[in-house]
Amino acid sequence: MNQHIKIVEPKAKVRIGHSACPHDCPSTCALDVELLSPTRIGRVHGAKNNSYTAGVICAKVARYAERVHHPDRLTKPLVRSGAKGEGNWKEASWEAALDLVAEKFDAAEAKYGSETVWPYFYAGTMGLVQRDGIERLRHAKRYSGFFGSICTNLAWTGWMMGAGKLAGADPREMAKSDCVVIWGTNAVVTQVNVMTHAVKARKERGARIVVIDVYDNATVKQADMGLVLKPGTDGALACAVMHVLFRENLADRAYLEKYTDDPHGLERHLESRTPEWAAAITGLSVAEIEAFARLVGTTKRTFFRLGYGFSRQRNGSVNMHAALSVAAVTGCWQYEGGGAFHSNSGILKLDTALLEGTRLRDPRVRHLDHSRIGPVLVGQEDALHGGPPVTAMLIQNTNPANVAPEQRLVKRGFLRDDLFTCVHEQFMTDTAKLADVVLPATMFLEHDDIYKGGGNQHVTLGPKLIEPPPGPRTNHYVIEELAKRLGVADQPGFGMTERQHIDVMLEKRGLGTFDTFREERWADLQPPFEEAHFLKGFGHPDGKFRFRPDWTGQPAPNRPPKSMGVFGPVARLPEFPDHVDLIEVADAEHPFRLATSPARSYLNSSFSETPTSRAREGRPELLVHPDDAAMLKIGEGDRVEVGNRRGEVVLHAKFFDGVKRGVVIAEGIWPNSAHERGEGINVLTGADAPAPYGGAAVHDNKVWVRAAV
Ligand SMILES: Nc1nc2c(c(=O)[nH]1)N[C@H]1C(S)=C(S)[C@@H](COP(=O)(O)OP(=O)(O)OC[C@H]3O[C@@H](n4cnc5c(=O)[nH]c(N)nc54)[C@H](O)[C@@H]3O)O[C@H]1N2
Ligand SMILES: Nc1nc2c(c(=O)[nH]1)N[C@H]1C(S)=C(S)[C@@H](COP(=O)(O)OP(=O)(O)OC[C@H]3O[C@@H](n4cnc5c(=O)[nH]c(N)nc54)[C@H](O)[C@@H]3O)O[C@H]1N2
Ligand code: SF4
Ligand SMILES: [Mo]
Repeated sequence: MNQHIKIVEPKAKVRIGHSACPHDCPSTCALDVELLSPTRIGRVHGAKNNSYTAGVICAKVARYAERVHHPDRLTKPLVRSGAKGEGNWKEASWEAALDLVAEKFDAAEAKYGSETVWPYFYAGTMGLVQRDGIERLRHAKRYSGFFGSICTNLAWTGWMMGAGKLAGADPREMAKSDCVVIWGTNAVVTQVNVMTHAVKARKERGARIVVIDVYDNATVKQADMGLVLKPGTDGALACAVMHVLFRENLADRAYLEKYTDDPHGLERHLESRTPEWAAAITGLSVAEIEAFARLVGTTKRTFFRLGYGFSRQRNGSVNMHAALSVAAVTGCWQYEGGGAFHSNSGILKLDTALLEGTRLRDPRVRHLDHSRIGPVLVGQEDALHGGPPVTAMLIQNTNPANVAPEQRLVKRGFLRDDLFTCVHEQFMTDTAKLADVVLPATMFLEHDDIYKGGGNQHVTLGPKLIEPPPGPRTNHYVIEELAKRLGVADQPGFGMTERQHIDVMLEKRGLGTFDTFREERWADLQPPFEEAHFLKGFGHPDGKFRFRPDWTGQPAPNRPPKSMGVFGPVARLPEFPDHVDLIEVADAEHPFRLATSPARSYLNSSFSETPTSRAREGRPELLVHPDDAAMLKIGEGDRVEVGNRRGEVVLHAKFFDGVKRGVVIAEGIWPNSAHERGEGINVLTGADAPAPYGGAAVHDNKVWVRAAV
């Protein structure tokens, strides 16, 4: 018998409900939820019989009872009574609050036209109905479009330039690898399931695990080979690795001839990209670079698990493309347990046209950049793309006053007297605090939805399992009720229930219905081996992997509409994989490079409200190399000011020798109120759009560090 079976029935009496984790995490775990009563849950477990989740979830979601039954949950609609941001509210009925929102939206539209209203949302829930239904309202009303760039753009663009399709080797194949390269993702912290499969390969096959990051984080600590480099230099590392592969005859030339666009051009280009050249840029030693190159060059079944973190640099798309190019040079794609993977977004497509009201879309309506909400709200001309100022917003599933770059601009914008903001939230977040109307939202266990797992291959149902407390209502409800008040409820896609929308999406793909999914729980959409490994050709029309991408001419999954113009210094994007100094290079005024890496017990700004997460994380700290601290005359635990031209933030110094000199790390997006002066870490990050298709370079900051006065 299987040794895992004995723990299947821990509490025979507890009813188990099935769901999917809704949070913005590539793992999208299949969940077994202990249902204690019609309104209460107990522990949450990972589904054992889901081949990707494999019974493992992170600690913060295992303790979800803490979040869903949190005493600080919002339960009443609130209307601002004092000045903006002052914290004085009057309770209102749902009817009155929604009437007020509709009235304000209509008044704004009457004054400036429909584009003055900007629905703003993101992936606080990844459920398609509750997340994307807001698009239906915006299309129907011709409100400004939302170019959702903050998270995936830099990474997806880089991947697409090479592979031509946003898909890759089955992530479960990591368990069959002989070498797993975890590149620029702190998987132990951000997507624990990657480790499940990688560690299985180590246990069962003696696989080596390589981790590449900018500090000795929890994942690097698990590695057989940990490469800690300077932020924004992964392109240099990748080039030197490929240089060694060609030089030492470890490149798979037959594969290169058959599957890639210009292997000879690449080889020539790499002649000067030596390990010595890369060592000077990355801070790694020549020996480290050569050892890594020889490992991946001699291990056929090498699996490159490329994360998001290393793409959050202004040269991030270039670096993602360069790292992916290594897999094409070794030819590891041909083997089971080999190849590369970043996201399965390209295989999990569901038809959301009705849900999102795509047919109602007017292509002339402008788009505004999600990451540039600061410049948009303070009225910077280029950010407004030739349209009116934004004077009304509906915000769901995101907390921009905390998570968006250039926080001082974001806050200044939200405090404008001529801006009306409605925030639909579960908690009184930094953004809700700056709103005019706050509406209480349900949590995933309290509403129906369907979820796609970017880091795996499943579509999973998350049906309503418990009743919400009195007060909170779903995103779907808010969109439907506003549609009635704004005169578009008769348009296609409105007037349907969540379940009806789920049925439409599932049936169109032949996957069943809401009811069949209740039994089956998920669908595994993994394409066959040959397709997933691109053995019938890559996603470009000629089937070749591109070492020479057409940076601005080629399709990308999240390409901005043409009307938004050019993003960043596109002329500086390289012809072949390379290191390009598009990053904020340290200088005399800003001698340090800062990465704002994720905290284990938070998920972006979520979970910062739960007591155990808060207790585990302690306080906002700056990891600083002890030699740098000595030079700066900073002691352990001292208050330090980290600053640049965008602003300054105070953190507590923590000595840490697992970084290169000159690099500092601030883990976690703490609530602004957890910092002195009520200003959070994103005061320091920039809202300039990186080339070629935008994004947020949140780990790419030049800063000064000094003892705080
Ligand atoms: N616990 C927890 N889980 C999370 C999140 C969280 O905040 N906390 N966030 C969720 C979200 S929205 C997402 S998108 C995913 C993202 O998950 P990941 O793909 O893991 O990406 P990041 O969290 O941005 O950063 C991962 C690592 O990249 C490193 N890094 C920064 N710059 C560089 C660089 O130039 N080169 C290299 N090699 N490494 C670099 C950071 O130090 C960090 O350790 O995680 C999700 N899961
Ligand atoms: N400095 C720095 N900044 C970053 C990052 C970083 O690594 N460093 N990471 C960036 C990344 S990758 C991302 S994706 C963004 C993410 O940033 P956000 O999009 O703000 O994501 P969260 O912080 O998780 O906040 C989601 C909010 O949605 C709410 N919510 C959840 N479910 C629902 C629902 O069903 N209905 C409603 N109405 N609300 C709901 C939650 O209560 C929560 O407040 O942050 C970015 N900002
Ligand atoms: S690992 Fe990610 S998807 Fe899984 S339970 Fe935790 S937050 Fe949710
Ligand atoms: Mo993200």
